[in-house]
This record gives sequence, C-alpha cells and structure tokens, in this order.
Amino acid sequence: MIATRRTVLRIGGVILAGLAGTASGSTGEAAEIAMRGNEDGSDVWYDPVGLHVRPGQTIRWTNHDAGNAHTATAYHPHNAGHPTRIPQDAAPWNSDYLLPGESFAVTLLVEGVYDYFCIPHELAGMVGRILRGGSVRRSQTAQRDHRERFVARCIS
Ligand SMILES: [Cu+2]
Repeated sequence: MIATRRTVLRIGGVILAGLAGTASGSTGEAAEIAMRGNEDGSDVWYDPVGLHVRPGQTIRWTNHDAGNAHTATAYHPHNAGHPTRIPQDAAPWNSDYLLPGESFAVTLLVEGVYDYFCIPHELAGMVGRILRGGSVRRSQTAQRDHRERFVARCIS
C-alpha cells in the first residue's frame, strides 16, 4: 500500500492524541504558541517566537494557518539528525504534522533553553526558542552564589 500524504497526516493525528495525553498532570495555565502564515504562504512563523515558561507549565502549539501544515520539533539528533539544542537530559519531541486547527502539547521537565523548528519550514525561518525556568528558590540560590563568586574575585 502506498501511503498518501493525507493518510500520513491522519496517522500523525492519532499519534498526536497519545502524546498530548502525556502533558496531563501539569500545573498552571498552558502557554500558547500559534503557528501562523500570511495569505500567500510566503511567510510562516511561531507566535511568539520566544517564550519563558515556569516549571510544570504546559506549552501548547496550535496551527492557526489555514494554508499550511506545521510541526513543532525539538533540535535533537532523534529528529532528522539535527544538532542538540535542548538541555542534555531533556527528552526531544516532535509534534508531527498539525493540520489547521490541530494542537500539540508538551511539558518540559528539565530547566534550560530549548530550540525547535518546523520540519517543512525550517529553512523559511520557522524556528522558535523556549526558556524553561527553574524554581524561584533555585534562581535565588544561583544569584547569591554568583554574587559571592563575583565578590570573592573582586577582593582577591
Ligand atoms: Cu511550518
């Protein structure tokens, strides 16, 4: 059997539903990222292109572009041999193709910077970045350690 593009997309949708389920149990309101494109399809982008999320916060991409299918795919060797641009211990994700109106969600367990791309539109510049923050207490500890190191360097 030759899989048509539509069949592949439909299979993608089913896998998607399973993956979206893994996002349950997270806390707080989901952070929304829209997949957009202009009317003639000459420009495509994530909106916002950069995003800060709190620990446990779910990130949800939704395709608001009536003219294109898009993906949200982590920069990682598991995704078509791309370089790793997510934290070392973090799990890569790939939404697969989202048709207009479809959504995909993840919750990032490891703090750090995550870069991701759209498979068919990476070279058109459809890329995004997420900063998954740490806890406020951790951040305060890191700040204090940094200040102490800075002071120690200044007085030595
Ligand atoms: Cu795209």
